[in-house]
Amino acid sequence: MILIKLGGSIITNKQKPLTPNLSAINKIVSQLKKIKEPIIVVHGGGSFGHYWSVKYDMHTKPAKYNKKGVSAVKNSMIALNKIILDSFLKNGLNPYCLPPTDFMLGNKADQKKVREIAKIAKAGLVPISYGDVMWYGKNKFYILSGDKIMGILSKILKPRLVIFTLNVDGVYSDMRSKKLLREIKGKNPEISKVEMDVTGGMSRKIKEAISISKSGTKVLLVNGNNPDRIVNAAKGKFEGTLFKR
Ligand code: IP8
Repeated sequence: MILIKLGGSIITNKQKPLTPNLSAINKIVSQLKKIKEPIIVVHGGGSFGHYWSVKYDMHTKPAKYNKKGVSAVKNSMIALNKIILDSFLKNGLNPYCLPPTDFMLGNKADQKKVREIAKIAKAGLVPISYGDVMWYGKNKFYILSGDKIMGILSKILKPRLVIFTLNVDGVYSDMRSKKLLREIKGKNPEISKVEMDVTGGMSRKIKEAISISKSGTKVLLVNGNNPDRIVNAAKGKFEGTLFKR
């Protein structure tokens, strides 16, 4: 089984609020069809969820956020998810909408429910979850990122491969030379240097990738603009940054 994150920077136009990148979505989905094993997909918020979270000052920390903001983030993520679901259906894959509320309570995952997700994938459907605004309890909500969901699902389901799609080729040793780091093993000392050179989004992904790879699962950061690389990765050919234990 393979777990795949569709990054918000690929599936939406981050410069334009509430704008999906339909051609990128369809290009990726038509390639995913070539993978002949169960897959689980998680997508990010891009110019949908992030647009409203910024507007209403909402973060990953549980707090009493503006109620209209909570609704706006939630609605926008459902709208983006619907676009993704439609693309999967149109391309002959069978998506199964999986809001994180289906397997999370507060900020904890329900292990039993998460295990059922693998069964849905093995039954021939593609479970599709997404970053979302979540009820925390005591009048508080929080933003749950898709990257965090990737960590949660990986820990419980132990897929054989985890792929994060980005709009760059992988992790660069520095932004000026754009030298790609092809492999990062365990606590590579390069990482702190890399972290300083990348955006917050990227450093969060690196953190998640390292944490997932610690359990032995290979994690690939790959350019989603070349979705054949996702298919190649499924066949063991890695073009991007590979994280290993
Ligand atoms: O793009 C965040 O998911 P991410 C989703 O994976 C929201 O960080 C609601 C902003």
